[in-house]
Amino acid sequence: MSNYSLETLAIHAGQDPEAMTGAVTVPIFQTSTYAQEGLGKPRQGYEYSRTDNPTRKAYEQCFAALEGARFGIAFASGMAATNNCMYLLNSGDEVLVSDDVYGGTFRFFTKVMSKFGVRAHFVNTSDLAAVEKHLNPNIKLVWIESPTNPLLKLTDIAAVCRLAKSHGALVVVDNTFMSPAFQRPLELGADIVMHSATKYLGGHSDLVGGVLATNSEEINQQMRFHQNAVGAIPGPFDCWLALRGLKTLAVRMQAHARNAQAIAQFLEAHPAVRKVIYPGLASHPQHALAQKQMHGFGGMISFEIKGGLEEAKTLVESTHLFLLAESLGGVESLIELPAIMTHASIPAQRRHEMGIADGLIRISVGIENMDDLKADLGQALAKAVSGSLV
Ligand code: P1T
Repeated sequence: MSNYSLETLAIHAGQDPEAMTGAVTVPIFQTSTYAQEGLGKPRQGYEYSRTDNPTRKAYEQCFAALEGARFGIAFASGMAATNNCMYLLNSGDEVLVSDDVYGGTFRFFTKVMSKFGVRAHFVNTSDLAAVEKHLNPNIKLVWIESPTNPLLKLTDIAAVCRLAKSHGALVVVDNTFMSPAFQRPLELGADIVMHSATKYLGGHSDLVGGVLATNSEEINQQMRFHQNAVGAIPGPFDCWLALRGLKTLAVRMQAHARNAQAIAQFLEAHPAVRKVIYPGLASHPQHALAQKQMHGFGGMISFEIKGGLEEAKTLVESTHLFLLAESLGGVESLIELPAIMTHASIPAQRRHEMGIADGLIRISVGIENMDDLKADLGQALAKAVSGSLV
């Protein structure tokens, strides 16, 4: 299978016709346990659904194939996948984390892992000198989010992997914003790739899930052991939905990126907009790196409008197609204010230091008609910003 391209793998990897009936769609094996032929003799290797389930396995195989990985493991949420990586560490170990990460990831490292003696150093991983400076011998794992949420900062993944390796640290890349259609961190040297499958992998805002993939047999064995020991598995129906989502990942990502590029350009030219952040714009400070390490620029845009928080609030409450909601990566367009919603768990002072203005607006561009989306944002911008500005 591995010779096929991503579009083909998405539809076939892990998805042979079902053995008994020839069903072309992997069935939902809604079962907690499996009858054994005799003591210690499972029929097809399945014993209990916390350990393994055929619908989950098909999804894991498909997802792993898309990331070019030998192994994939599915979890009940993105945060559960993140949490599983931490069982590779011991108390006293330290972690280097991209400074601009999803608010829940920041909260997890600062409020949860700190209780277990694992210290996180938040570093601007876009700055290789800063990464090198912070790589002390206690750092056992480097956590990269690229592009970051919500400022869309990029990290040179290959370069950080080289640095981390020379210090004996593992590298995990949260690839949620790009999906394997646009970025394959394992090919760039990462040890583990992580996703919130809730987003582009599932793609339809109808499930919460997470995944990990790796090429290392040893890491895979440890992560599987920990998952079985701890839990946090997705149910068969969620796995089925995610697998169905994966089938259209390639076409969806192209549509997201096409719309996002047009909308980023529309916003950049709009008199009421102060600043637009999108890796596909020449004005993005790391546009060249985006072209080098990504195969598309994604569907996420952050921007600031003239005025401040009040104008931003009016804007997000005035769109009709862009729904005011947390999350991203679904077929429908979403709009939100990170400071008040997805990144509220980050203290205000830290947010300001990072450059997350209170009025920063984040949009997840869906796959609706591009002109309809522009018109929606256009009318909301007109409402948000006083006539003199527009
Ligand atoms: O929500 P969950 O599936 O547990 O995934 C957490 C997560 C991890 N990594 C990144 C980059 C994410 O964006 C998320 C979840 N993010 C949102 C809910 C959001 O609106 O940004």
